[in-house]
Amino acid sequence: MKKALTLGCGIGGTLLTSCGGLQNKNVETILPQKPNVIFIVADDIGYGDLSCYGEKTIHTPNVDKLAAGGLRFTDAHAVAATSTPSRYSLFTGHYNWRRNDTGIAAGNAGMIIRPEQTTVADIFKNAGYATGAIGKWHLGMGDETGTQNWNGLITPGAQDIGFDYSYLMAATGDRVPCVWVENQRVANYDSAAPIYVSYEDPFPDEPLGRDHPELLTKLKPSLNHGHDQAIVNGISRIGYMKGGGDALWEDENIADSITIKAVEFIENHTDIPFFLYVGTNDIHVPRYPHPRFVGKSGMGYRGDAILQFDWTVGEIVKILEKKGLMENTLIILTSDNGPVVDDGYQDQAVELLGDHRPWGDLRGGKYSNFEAGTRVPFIVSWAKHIKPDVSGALVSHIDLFASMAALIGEDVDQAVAIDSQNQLSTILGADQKGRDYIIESSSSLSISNGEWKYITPNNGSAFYSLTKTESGNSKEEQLYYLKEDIGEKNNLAKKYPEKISELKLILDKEKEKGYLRKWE
Ligand code: NG6
Ligand code: CA
Repeated sequence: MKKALTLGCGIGGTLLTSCGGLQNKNVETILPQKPNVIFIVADDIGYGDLSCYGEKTIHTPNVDKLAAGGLRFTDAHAVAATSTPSRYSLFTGHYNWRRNDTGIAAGNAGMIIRPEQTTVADIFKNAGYATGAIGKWHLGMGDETGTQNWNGLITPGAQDIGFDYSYLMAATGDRVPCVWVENQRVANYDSAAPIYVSYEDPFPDEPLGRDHPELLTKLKPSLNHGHDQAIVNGISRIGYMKGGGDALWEDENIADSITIKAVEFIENHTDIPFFLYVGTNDIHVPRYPHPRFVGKSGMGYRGDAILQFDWTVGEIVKILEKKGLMENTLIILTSDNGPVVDDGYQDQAVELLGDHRPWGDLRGGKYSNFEAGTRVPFIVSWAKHIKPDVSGALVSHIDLFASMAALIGEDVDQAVAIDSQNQLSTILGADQKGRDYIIESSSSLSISNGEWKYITPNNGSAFYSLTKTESGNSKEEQLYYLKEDIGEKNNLAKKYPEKISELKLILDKEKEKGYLRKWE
């Protein structure tokens, strides 16, 4: 049964007032016409990967224009350093680590957000918005892992968690099945080539990347990175797959498909407020951009994929402008986690990186407890209400749920999105402080109040040799004074034990609300 939203005063203030009887009236006064809302969530784009964040080695004019006309945040965070837990938290307002099944999902994972749970899309839908999810999903589909019928209706799906329309890649570009799932059925379904997926056993007669390198005409996996199972379109992937025929995607067309569907969704909803989630495949591996972008960055496919991402952003803005919607559309552009250079394919990202620093001045990267793992680009544009600025406020994706509820005047009980705070005034630039603290998760949990960051100890390896990432794992406690040491070079744990106690206390209180992390 579909969940009912609990009405109450839990999450707190709206745009102008704190919770109270006049709340909706006030919202109506400021928002006579409800704004459209678009979340553009890039994949693996790092803090230094967009030119508006300071690196001179890349040029992303469309993103930069959004930033110049809106708010660019310098201390905004994804909740986790990989995709599934990050997106889970963004959509639900629940920390991923309260559950033990929110790690990187396989392509045949069952839906991780259960229909009984409330997502930010439910909030918009409840308020009369049209809702859409387009692009990278990575939150599972169908009931139980491995039981989906890829040749029929895949249920439950995005529609059961608030999205009227969906056009989704089940997991990642490097995981089977390599097909688009539109409204829970494989798009462009080819009945002559029924689809079977397994993450356990190969299908007899289906060639695998590890045995047939001669069939890898587009990209070969990096040494020891796996990615050598099913071959689809000249690229070997993670997982086994059979069939697909005409429904199989071509990697060079993925960005076009996502962009076309996003533009169509906007065109179809010019007279009703909409909420649109666009998860780009750029710049996740396998990076195989359209020929239009190949060679344009001088950094190989990784840089070219960043330009392709920038193009997608430009196309979304273009259609909004054409339809006269730009003024009253709130766009939040961010990334699911930090950057990685070699994440599994021989795409020359390492060789051609040159002086580019995907992580900017931060330490670590994707998968890391250090800042580059979760401190991500975060740009907010809303021509009608936002004064262009740069904000150093402490912001987390976890708060998008409650902040969006406040934006559109929906009262939601705190129990619905247990970890989400209404930080709307921060997101819109009126408050420059933001959260008191954020919690980040990778191999360890970390807590930061913007000035100090404490990383809890763990036994994991300090360096991930495959991706060449400093993991931030240590058996010792780590404490960094980010205010003067954004690169997390000096561990001050021994010098300031009282700071650790202070931060640990907050973290422990948070853990008491529910902590199911299985690896600790
Ligand atoms: C890792 C993959 C990596 C990427 C990642 C998920 C290996 C060795 N590495 O397990 O290539 O797919 O999962 O990335 O298999 S994410 O951004 O979607 O979380
Ligand atoms: Ca990612």
